[in-house]
Amino acid sequence: MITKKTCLIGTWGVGKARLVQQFVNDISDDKYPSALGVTVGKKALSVTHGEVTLMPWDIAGGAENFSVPTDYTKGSVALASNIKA
Ligand SMILES: Nc1nc2c(ncn2[C@@H]2O[C@H](COP(=O)(O)OP(=O)(O)OP(=O)(O)O)[C@@H](O)[C@H]2O)c(=O)[nH]1
Ligand SMILES: [Mg+2]
Repeated sequence: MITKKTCLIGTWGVGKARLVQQFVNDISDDKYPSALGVTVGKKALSVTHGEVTLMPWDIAGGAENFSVPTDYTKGSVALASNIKA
């Protein structure tokens, strides 16, 4: 089984938790508690040659120029970043 970590990084309230909930649980809700630290999700996907488990790390956002501990992003195969338009 292949497991891949991905990280979501973005300022407060841009929709990281909502994105993860939609991806992992197929749920679109109106309210999510603001993340403290990090919330880790898990979802298995079928691909051509088997199964891949993706683990999205929903990292607590901050104001402009907030920093993210490097331990959180270590080993991640992808970083998704979003900012409020
Ligand atoms: N209509 C609409 N509302 C959204 C969308 N994305 C997020 N929201 C709303 O914006 C608010 C904040 O979204 P969250 O997903 O909690 O944001 P977050 O990036 O996890 O925020 P932090 O944990 O504070 O960093 C919630 O009330 C969501 O329902 C979207 O695509 N459409
Ligand atoms: Mg959040």
